[in-house]
Amino acid sequence: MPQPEAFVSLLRSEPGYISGQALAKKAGISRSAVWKQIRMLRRYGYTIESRHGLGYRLAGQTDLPVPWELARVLRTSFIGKHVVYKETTDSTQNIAISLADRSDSHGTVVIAEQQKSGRGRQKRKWLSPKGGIWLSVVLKPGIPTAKITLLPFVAALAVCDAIKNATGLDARLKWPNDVMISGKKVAGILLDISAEADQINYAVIGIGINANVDSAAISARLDGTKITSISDELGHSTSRLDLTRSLLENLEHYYLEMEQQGVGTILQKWKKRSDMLGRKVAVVQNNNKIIQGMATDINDDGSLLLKTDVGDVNVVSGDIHVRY
Ligand code: BT5
Repeated sequence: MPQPEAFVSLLRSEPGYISGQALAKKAGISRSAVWKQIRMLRRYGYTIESRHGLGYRLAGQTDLPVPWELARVLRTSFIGKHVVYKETTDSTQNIAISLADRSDSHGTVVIAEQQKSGRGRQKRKWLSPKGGIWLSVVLKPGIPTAKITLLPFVAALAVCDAIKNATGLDARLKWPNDVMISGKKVAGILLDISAEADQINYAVIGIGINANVDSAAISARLDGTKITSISDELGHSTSRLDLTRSLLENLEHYYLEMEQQGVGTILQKWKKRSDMLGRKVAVVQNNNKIIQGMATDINDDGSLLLKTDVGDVNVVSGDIHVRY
């Protein structure tokens, strides 16, 4: 059986229709195998017209970030050079973690069309129906262990810029790891790490973007969290291939910037894209303790500086509720 990419390029090289018989001959497979390939490509999102007496014609490209299409367009040096693509999985984080110990896994990307047990921070659920971008990236960062908590800032910047570049929507950042549009969550970031005292073995960055999903249907299954999706904001669907490409290119760009120039410029850029600094916020911490105050800055270690009635407080973790 030829790989999907080989069969696509066969169809792509034909300007008009090509008969099933000619396709079978060129691909070196049977007529029924041709039909199976056509069915598979349609499932991958390609539009293939079939006409009685004429055969098949590739009439539309896929918008899915399948590895062979990403390879044609992606301009990166290491992120996404190896892509694992699954139609369904439990969580792309689990696959990425299982690959992370391999010596050549730096930059490996795992993408799924849907996740059955997508997760957020603190084992929270991340709903991942078909239509979203659910991916994990394996990284072996050459940075001190103490700086690893800044990786989600790098990822959030990349997501924010990718959404802006690919769709024109005004995405904003909310501490610590949310990407928002009009005050509603459109994407989230998760970091899993394996580290020793002075050395990071690997980091796996998970990124979930509500691309072409029905946000009302997701919201109805959540505890009233305000969420949105790119298709709901635009009023039409967006190309997940373009968005994923921009995301991975931006991620590599900001990752290298952090490795080479430190975290200073990354945090500056993050702050520019955030609209929560200078606003009153309530931080809900893991023990359900709530701290209220004015969000004034992000410290160099990524913690949030809050001005409260009893003085300045550095918040290391929690969920922020912003009053807009
Ligand atoms: C996050 O956690 O925002 C991190 C999400 C990371 C998801 C990616 S997808 C690829 C990779 N594989 C995985 O299994 N995970 C990563 P957190 O800040 O803890 O937010 C979780 C909360 O967001 C939940 O408690 C829900 O309230 C809400 N939520 C769940 N699904 C959502 C969705 N699709 N869109 C927006 N909010 C959602």
